[in-house]
Amino acid sequence: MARWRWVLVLVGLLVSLGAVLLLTDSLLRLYAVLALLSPRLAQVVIGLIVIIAAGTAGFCIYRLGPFLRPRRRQKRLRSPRHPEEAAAASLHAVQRQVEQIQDQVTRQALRDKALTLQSSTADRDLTIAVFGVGSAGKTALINGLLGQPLGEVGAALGTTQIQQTYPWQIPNVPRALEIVDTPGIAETGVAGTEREQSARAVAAGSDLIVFVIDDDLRQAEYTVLQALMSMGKRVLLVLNKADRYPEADLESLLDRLRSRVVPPLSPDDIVAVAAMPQPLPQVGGGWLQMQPNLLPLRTRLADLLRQEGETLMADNLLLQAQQIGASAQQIIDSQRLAQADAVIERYQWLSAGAIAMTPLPGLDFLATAAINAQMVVELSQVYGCEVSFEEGKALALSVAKTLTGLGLVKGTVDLLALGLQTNLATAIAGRALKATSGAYLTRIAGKSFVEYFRQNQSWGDDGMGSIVEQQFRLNQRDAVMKAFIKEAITRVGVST
Ligand SMILES: Nc1nc2c(ncn2[C@@H]2O[C@H](COP(=O)(O)OP(=O)(O)OP(=O)(O)O)[C@@H](O)[C@H]2O)c(=O)[nH]1
Ligand SMILES: [Mg+2]
Repeated sequence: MARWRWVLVLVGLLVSLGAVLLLTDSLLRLYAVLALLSPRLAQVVIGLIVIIAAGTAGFCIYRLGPFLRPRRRQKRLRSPRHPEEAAAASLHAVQRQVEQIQDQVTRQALRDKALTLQSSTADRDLTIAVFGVGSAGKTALINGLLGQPLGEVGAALGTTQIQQTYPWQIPNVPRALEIVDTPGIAETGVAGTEREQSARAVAAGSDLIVFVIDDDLRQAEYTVLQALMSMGKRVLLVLNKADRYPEADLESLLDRLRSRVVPPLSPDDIVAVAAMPQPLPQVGGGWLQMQPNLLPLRTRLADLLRQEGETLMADNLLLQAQQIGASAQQIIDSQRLAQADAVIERYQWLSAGAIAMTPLPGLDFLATAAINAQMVVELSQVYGCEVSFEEGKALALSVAKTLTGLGLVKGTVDLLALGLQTNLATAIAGRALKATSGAYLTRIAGKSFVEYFRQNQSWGDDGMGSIVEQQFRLNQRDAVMKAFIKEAITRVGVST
């Protein structure tokens, strides 16, 4: 209970105690008076008064109870969402988001992507991408799992140049499966890089990734594995060529892999196999040919697909929907930025005009507050948050005050006086400098409002001053400044 409540309770108790004492005293007096008339009457009257007082006190305690009791934090009941439902809801949200894109071609492309995703959900096959560096044994592993020499196996890197998809079925797994052999990653040359990109695209679109390695994770493998996992992809890490390691070495290698992968994979999701063991020379001469062993992977795949096959597919759908959503958001962001820039551009020259008309000698940036308020309203519309003119005015005023308070108004005048002088080879002063400075400050204010609206109408943890200063610094960059001054020379006519 909060301390102030205890204080209230204490005060209440003291007051009640006083009241009880007073009441008792009065009752005793009343009883004495009435008893003179009739002791019976005195008992009845006093009894009634005591009953009424007790009833009132009881009622008060009953009503105050909830107030005195410590409030239990309410747990928000959230209905557990089925992965399929979450994926469908996310896809729906993405479709709405895509409709905000103005460019027709881009909108249609993303719309098609979302529709394809939606229509492919019901009875599509579950896709497993077999992925990893060249010569790790991906093709040999698929051939072994499917029991047929489907793909070419070779010691040279880049044996598989183009992805190959094979239909597959595992007993008691209701979904039909597709297993995709991908070209090796981390190969050199342009062709190697292109093959890696196509392999990554397959992995990113698959429901499950079988990531094949044949040794401890190399840096290149580790980086790609982390990237896929942080995307939210489900990965089985398969150490192939187990026949090359003595038992103890194999165990310590597996342990090392388990400790290196962050976030950790379940120990069940890291397995060692030998897809195509090579003959081993024997001490006394001759060769030992070991048998392939894919059992650990077969068992893990069967368990995983039986138990989590549908979830894997729904999670993947969710991920794909989120990726379309992220692309749509990026496009919407740059679309909004372009619209916002046009708004700022318009208002900065309007402010310049207004300031040029101000008869006051110094630069009074606060005089532009009304113009800037309208700019805030238009910027809010670009970001879909609809701020009223009054709210806009308040915001414009506080940014204007911040600019003044931070010394940026004076800083701007000095900066532009120098900039214009360099460009015009003559010092300028008076109205033209005032107007150009007003335009520049409106620009800084506008850019700051854009940040405010981009952050859902928040100035962030460091507040308005930090954003305004940051925008001032960003716009001070040489190229931005040069472009602004060039524009100012024609717009404000500073050369005249
Ligand atoms: N010792 C041993 N060698 C293997 C094993 N599996 C595959 N290999 C050999 O590894 C080499 C590469 O096998 P592939 O299956 O072609 O490898 P890949 O990952 O498909 O390679 P790319 O197609 O080039 O990306 C071949 O020489 C295989 O014989 C294994 O379990 N043990
Ligand atoms: Mg291959």
